[in-house]
Amino acid sequence: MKKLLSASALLASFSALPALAQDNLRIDGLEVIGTPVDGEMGFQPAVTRLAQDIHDLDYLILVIITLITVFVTGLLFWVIVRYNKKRNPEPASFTHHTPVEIAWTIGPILILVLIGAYSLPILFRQQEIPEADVTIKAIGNQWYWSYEYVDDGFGFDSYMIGAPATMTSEEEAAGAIANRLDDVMIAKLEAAGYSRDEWLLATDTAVVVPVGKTIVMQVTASDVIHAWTIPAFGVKQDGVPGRLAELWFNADKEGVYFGQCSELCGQAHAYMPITVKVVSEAAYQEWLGRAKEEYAGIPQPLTVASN
Ligand SMILES: [Cu+2]
Repeated sequence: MKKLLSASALLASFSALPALAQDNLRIDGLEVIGTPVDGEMGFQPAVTRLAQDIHDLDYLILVIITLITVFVTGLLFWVIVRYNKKRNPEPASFTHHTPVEIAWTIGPILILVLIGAYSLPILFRQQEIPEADVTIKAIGNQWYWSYEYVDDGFGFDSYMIGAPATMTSEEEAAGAIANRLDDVMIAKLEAAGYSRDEWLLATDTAVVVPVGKTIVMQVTASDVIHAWTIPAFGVKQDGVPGRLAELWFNADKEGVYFGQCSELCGQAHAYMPITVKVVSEAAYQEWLGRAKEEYAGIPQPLTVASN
């Protein structure tokens, strides 16, 4: 097992080499929006229509279940108080009450139809993939994400800052251990433009997308099932080896957003986060120009001459 692990770490470190050289591709001055906040409850801020839909549906259902709970609890107390043995020594002996039976059949049907009428359009909006402005392929690996900008023909790997593949020999000599937060790791985070609050969330390279554009993510995996998500976008999709699933989003606020692999995928599942930077169109074009030069091309299928 140990041998296997070190072999995979070695492999991982090779594929990380292009990624490690990319610090200069960082886009600074972005607000961190999509992240958990200490002491907060509820959802991260919604920056897409899809996420807002989910918040609204959640609120609607919260109201409905609160009303039902209050109503049922009230009924229960009313029966306990009004119809206990002391106050009601002679219980009624009827077994059927047609109007009540109709009411408790029609009532739940109406409630379910209401919930369905709200939730199904939301589900369809998530699942009907619109025409993409930018198409990106996300590939889950044990334990990092690879991204391919399929329109522009380049791709890169994205490791958690502090993952074994991102460790340098100097950091190891300074006593730092992969996946453990210490002073060396805090300095590493800060050098990449993050703070210790983003530990376990920040990655060495980020997915960069333009604001206000339709992004289609094709999600798959190379080994086991992973799941790609950004809570603030309201998207989550399993990446299944051999299958290509799609999700889409259109973020309306520039900023940095985080997600984590959301399908238990093995030993380092907790250490393969997702970082997305939503930037202005101009900053995106500038990043794209540099990224095309910096990052390796996507392997293309061989074409065989026909003559
Ligand atoms: Cu995972």
